[in-house]
Amino acid sequence: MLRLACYCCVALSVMLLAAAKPVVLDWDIMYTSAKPDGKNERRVIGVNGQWPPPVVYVDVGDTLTINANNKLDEPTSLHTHGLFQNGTNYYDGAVGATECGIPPNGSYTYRMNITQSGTFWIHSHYLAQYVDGLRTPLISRPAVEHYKYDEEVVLMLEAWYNRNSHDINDQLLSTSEATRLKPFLPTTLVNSRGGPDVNATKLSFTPGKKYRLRLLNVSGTGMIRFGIENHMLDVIELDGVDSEIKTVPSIQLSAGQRASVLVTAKNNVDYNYAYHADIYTDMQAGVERAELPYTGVVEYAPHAPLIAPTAIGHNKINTTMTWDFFDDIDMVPIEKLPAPGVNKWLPVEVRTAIYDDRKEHMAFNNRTYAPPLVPSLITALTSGYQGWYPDVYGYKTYPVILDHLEDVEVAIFNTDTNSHPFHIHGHNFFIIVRGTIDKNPKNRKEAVQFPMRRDTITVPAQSYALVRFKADNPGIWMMHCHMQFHNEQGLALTFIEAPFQIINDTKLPDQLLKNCAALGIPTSGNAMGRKGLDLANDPHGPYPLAGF
Ligand SMILES: *[C@@H]1O[C@H](CO)[C@@H](O)[C@H](O)[C@H]1NC(C)=O
Ligand SMILES: *[C@@H]1O[C@H](CO)[C@@H](O)[C@H](O)[C@H]1NC(C)=O
Ligand SMILES: *[C@@H]1O[C@H](CO)[C@@H](O)[C@H](O)[C@H]1NC(C)=O
Ligand SMILES: *[C@@H]1O[C@H](CO)[C@@H](O)[C@H](O)[C@H]1NC(C)=O
Ligand SMILES: *[C@@H]1O[C@H](CO)[C@@H](O)[C@H](O)[C@H]1NC(C)=O
Ligand SMILES: *[C@@H]1O[C@H](CO)[C@@H](O)[C@H](O)[C@H]1NC(C)=O
Ligand SMILES: *[C@@H]1O[C@H](CO)[C@@H](O)[C@H](O)[C@H]1NC(C)=O
Ligand SMILES: *[C@@H]1O[C@H](CO)[C@@H](O)[C@H](O)[C@H]1NC(C)=O
Ligand SMILES: [Cu+2]
Repeated sequence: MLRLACYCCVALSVMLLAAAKPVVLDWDIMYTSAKPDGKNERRVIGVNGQWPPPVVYVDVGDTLTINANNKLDEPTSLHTHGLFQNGTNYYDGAVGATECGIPPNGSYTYRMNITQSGTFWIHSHYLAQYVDGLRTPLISRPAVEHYKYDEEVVLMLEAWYNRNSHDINDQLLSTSEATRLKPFLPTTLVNSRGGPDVNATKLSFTPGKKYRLRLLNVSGTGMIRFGIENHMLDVIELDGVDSEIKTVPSIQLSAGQRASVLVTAKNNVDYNYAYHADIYTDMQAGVERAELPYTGVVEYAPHAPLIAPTAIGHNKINTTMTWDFFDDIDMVPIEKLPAPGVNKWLPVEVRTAIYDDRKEHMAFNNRTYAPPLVPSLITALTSGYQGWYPDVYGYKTYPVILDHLEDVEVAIFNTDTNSHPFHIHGHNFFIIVRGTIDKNPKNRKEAVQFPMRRDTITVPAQSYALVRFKADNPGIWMMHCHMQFHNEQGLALTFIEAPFQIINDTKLPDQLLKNCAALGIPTSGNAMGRKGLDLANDPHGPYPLAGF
């Protein structure tokens, strides 16, 4: 692999600073209509009358400003997934944690200095709204890329539903078994197109060229695996963290995750090859695999014969692909950061159950998440020393208070029959261990010195993972399952990181408070909008029923 010598880096980063520019986006967030699966026209959420929203490109050093105007009939917000928002917690976009939401006809200007490079995305963080289409890649380029390649292709992959996110959510949280959502097969979209026409999502390769494919899984549920028949993938980036090369035939991405892979084109145009962005059925119990055994075509020449798999019966295809679990634990980051230690150990059991409100909820440690009335950031800023009492944020936000600069290890025990992708805001996880639950994490081998980092980690069914981070970014940061419907079912918690630093260092934008007022949300006080520890009627339940 070619690498640029270091003197280049210095010279180019000087050039970059000179070239730092403002990137200003004026976005009217509005309904429009689209037929991305080629069959079903439906209402989607787009920007300035267009859907999908445009891909956003920035360079490190730029300032990104998004003037978001809400033309919907419900609140909205924008979260820049993977950016740490260090010093700008109030632009993280997490409704209930860092803002009240942008009211209908309201506006909010998100402003941030771009300091990270890699593959990120922008999406609504209001309920499961992004599943209705308000999501787009955010590509940030460094002064010098670590690897050399000829061309870059962004492939945004997702499971698409011919239903509104509110309907899916209502059915998931139905109080009756009979009307609860049954598993169903979504359509795979590649860059917002898909369905039965594999030519709609064609990639053109030129012999001998090296391509960087930026893969993003922006689904609201499910896991996607990606591969190209007869081609290997050199993985070089996960979630905005550049890595040494790991060569694999295929890669899985859970919702929220991103990867860049280098693919070298063949030296001839004798064949075209199928590629797969399949919905991984392990995460969709009872769902049959996609009707097509492949998603699209890598085209070398228009009339060359296609190397494609064939369906050979129920759930089986004949393919050259292998689909081993893509383990990120042995990846080696380019930028070596030492693993944090363990000042705080936070074990969380992931469990799905029927609760005593007769709904199916998910939770960390049986505490199913619900947003507070007053966003936690406002509570932290207006509670003084009482911001150190978890109670003020509301029991159901599952507040975990962190000291400034303490080292945190989260032990995620997934007791479910589903795999789940866990995302943390404001940080990357250092991936320490992943294993089956019957192994005792206390007997674990020591972490490698410089573990791989990423912002969304997959924890397979009946498995656990140990992840760490340093509390070096004061603010309110959510940790939640990125199968967004699981988030709505309660699989989330809230880190309250360094309350006194938050108070000293934060000046909320006036617009944020104005938006709260327009939504009828108090702009001070505890989770219930009252003073101090007056938390009468702060809900604690529902609780899981025994035997479920
Ligand atoms: C938003 O503005 C439009 C046009 O001025 C108006 O018709 C609509 O009632 C407003 N909606 C809300 C919720 O204020
Ligand atoms: C962004 O960069 C500008 C110019 O360097 C600086 O004045 C500003 O404080 C920075 N903002 C944040 C949130 O770091
Ligand atoms: C895709 O394109 C190929 C080559 O042009 C053509 O043979 C094939 O019929 C097309 N498939 C569909 C579903 O249109
Ligand atoms: C995206 O993630 C979801 C949930 O984690 C999964 O079901 C789906 O198959 C994934 N899609 C891709 C293309 O990786
Ligand atoms: C699977 O594909 C290979 C290579 O294309 C072919 O030789 C073989 O007959 C196929 N097997 C089945 C069961 O279709
Ligand atoms: C959650 O509740 C279930 C059912 O009551 C119980 O078996 C389990 O031990 C609880 N888990 C935790 C972490 O409290
Ligand atoms: C946030 O900024 C502080 C001060 O520059 C730095 O020490 C810390 O490592 C940063 N944290 C993250 C997660 O970016
Ligand atoms: C916050 O600011 C006050 C007043 O300047 C100072 O005394 C205190 O040490 C600061 N606290 C933190 C945690 O920075
Ligand atoms: Cu989940």
